[in-house]
Amino acid sequence: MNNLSNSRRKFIATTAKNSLAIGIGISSISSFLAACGSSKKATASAFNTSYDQLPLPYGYSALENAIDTATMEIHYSKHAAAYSANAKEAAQAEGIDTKQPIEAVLEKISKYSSKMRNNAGGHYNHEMFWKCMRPKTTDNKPAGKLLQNIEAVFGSFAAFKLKFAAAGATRFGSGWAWLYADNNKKLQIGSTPNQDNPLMDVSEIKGFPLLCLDVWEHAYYLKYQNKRADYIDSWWGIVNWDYVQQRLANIIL
Ligand code: MN3
Repeated sequence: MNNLSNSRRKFIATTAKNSLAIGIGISSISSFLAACGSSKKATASAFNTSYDQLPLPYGYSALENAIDTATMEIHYSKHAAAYSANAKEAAQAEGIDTKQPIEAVLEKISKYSSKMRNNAGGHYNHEMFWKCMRPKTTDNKPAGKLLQNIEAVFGSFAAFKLKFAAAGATRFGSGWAWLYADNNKKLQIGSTPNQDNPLMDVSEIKGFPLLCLDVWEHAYYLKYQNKRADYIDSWWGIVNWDYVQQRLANIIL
């Protein structure tokens, strides 16, 4: 488990460093809106994703209140591991350099096979999903600039949660719910089918992902069976809002 420990240390170190960076962030909603008009592109190299699967930043049982240990182990070591392996296999077959971040392929995924689309998307989405979660804390909610931006766009944190949860609950079949910054850097909520995501040129919703929720049955069925809404309700307790804020800061600062 040394790799896991090292990974967790690195994750915590990165989180601390980025938290410091956030401290010099925008001071008001008006400056946020002004920043939206800047020429900075709505992608973020600091969040580039390797084709390799990174170790989880916590143990399989760490999210137990919301996601049971068996689900986490199967989800990470079987489902997500397969997306990474198959994305590499597809990349080799299609002449894609896997030393480049996977985002480079997602942006022009229409040029590649459905195997690449499903597995590159699946790998990216899961790598982000693990980081979007952390062990349960009491009164878990966003703070600072992230909360201000959520309130400015959606009215309140409660209204945001309702809209995001509905995006997940009403996604027919398998897919994902997203909070993302659109190409005008405005916060948006939406969902994608299968393993699509807002970085893909084929996606109906486009922008830089800030928070994602896996609503495939494999993400919750062992504990919640058909009750997807109950899974989403519990999931709010384990959202890593510090990580979401880092992603937002990378876009708007
Ligand atoms: Mn999944």
